[in-house]
Amino acid sequence: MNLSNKSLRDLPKNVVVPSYDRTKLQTRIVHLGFGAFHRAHQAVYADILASEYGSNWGYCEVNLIGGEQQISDLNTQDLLYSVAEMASEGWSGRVVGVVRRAIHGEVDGINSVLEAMAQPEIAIVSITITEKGYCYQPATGTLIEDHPLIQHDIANPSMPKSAPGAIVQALRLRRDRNLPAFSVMSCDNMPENGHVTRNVVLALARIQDAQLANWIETNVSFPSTMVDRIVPAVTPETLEKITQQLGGIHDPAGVACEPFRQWVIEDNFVNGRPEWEKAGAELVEDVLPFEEMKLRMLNGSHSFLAYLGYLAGYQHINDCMQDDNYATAARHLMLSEQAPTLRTQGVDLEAYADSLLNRYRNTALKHRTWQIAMDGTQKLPQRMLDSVRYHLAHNSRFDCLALGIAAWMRYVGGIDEQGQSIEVSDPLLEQLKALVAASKEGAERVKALLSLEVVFGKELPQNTRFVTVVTEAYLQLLQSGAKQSVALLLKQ
Ligand code: NAI
Ligand code: CS2
Repeated sequence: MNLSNKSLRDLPKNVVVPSYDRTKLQTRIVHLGFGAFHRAHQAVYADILASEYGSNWGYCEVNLIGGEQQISDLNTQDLLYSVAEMASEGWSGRVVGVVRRAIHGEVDGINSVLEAMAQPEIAIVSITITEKGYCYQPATGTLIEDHPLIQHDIANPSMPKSAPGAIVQALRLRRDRNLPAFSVMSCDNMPENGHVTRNVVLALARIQDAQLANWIETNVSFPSTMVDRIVPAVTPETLEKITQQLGGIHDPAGVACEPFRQWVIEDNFVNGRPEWEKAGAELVEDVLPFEEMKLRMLNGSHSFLAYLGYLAGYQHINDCMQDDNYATAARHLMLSEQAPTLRTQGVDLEAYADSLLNRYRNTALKHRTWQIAMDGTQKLPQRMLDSVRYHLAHNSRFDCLALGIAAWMRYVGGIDEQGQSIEVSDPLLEQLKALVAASKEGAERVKALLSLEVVFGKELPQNTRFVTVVTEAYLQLLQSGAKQSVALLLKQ
């Protein structure tokens, strides 16, 4: 039997189920990107608000590209799904009931998505579409105008395919119907994610219709957020565990995550918002210091472990943690190479680093290094390169960051240390492959990959110190392999 309204009563008593009247919820948020993360993060906050504080904020869930199955699963089970919080010592389960509608842009047609976003009661459009969904240049934060999806949306503004295109068109409908605007809240792992979203939306609107762009500029807010909860991609083993947890009831839309969750939100909403603070979120004026802390210390060390771990044959983050050299190097990266670059005040960064390492040790999560290694071209700038710029300016050392960048280069070379091919997944895969194919292994390969301006920008590849340190790290990796290179780091 699958999860549904009917099967709720058959669940084990320790699974939290919606205690509120779901029919009284109003659909006030459209969320683009019903992936694993949203299910275990923003939707859980809304569920806590509904069950414990009488909130009536409900969601319309949308997938624009990919994720057809999740939308279909949700629709066949009365828009219910479960979240399993997994700790090494046990788990707890919750059925989330705040979803009121679920649609897919390609299956149901983009018009149903646009109409959902144009409903008068919609106050917020929130987004978790991965970094590549913004169609932006990670090095500069600006719209890639010749991106195929953006080119499509410029030619067909009323039938958009990209997320920025859907937002612009929905806002056009609201303006034409004299409806108030909504706030657009990115929950993706980018620094100043609100600014990035604003940049791409306004740039696209300006190409299409300057007056609409002005209206958006005046009426729409783009709050930035720092989001944190480790939510690995769902595997058949995860679903098997969830079935056990639900006492034999299946939930293909279920997701497993760590117990920890954090959400820092810029309090800047034009049309109201849920009282997220009641469920533990922090509403602040300036999110950037929090975002930078999380992106550099958590995500930076995650990517470091992902590339060096994958090359060493460690499948999961918790496997990397079993290797003392990896754990020590990750801590060194966080505290000696990332923490000094931060503007965060009033946070004990040493305690933060140790809490991150503890979270990485969670043996119940099985977070694959391959998953974190994905989309490196979209992640390196905010996770590693911004800090490198700080060290170049301050003439301080950045050996761990350099080894992390070199390990990414080794990884996108496509062959692992055992000579097996690596399934590299990245929106710039074709460019990566061409650069790899055209360069000789060694220093030449480093130079070729550094020429990717959307990742490294213009100045870094011209900085002799940067090029030298990364090249040395790369040659070290080739010569000694990942495990040994990490061990050697600690001897320097
Ligand atoms: P996922 O793979 O489960 O879901 C990705 C979602 O993005 C799907 O809904 C898919 O339809 C949508 N999508 C993919 N490409 C798109 C495109 N070009 N245009 C529009 N939509 C697109 O991934 P997951 O775990 O939900 O993560 C999504 C993002 O959430 C991450 O990239 C990150 O920025 C953020 N995040 C994830 C965390 C995690 O631990 N999983 C934690 C913190 C933030
Ligand atoms: C990870 C993040 O996949 C990745 O790149 O680094 O998704 C990480 O799990 C989250 O940001 C934790 O909040």
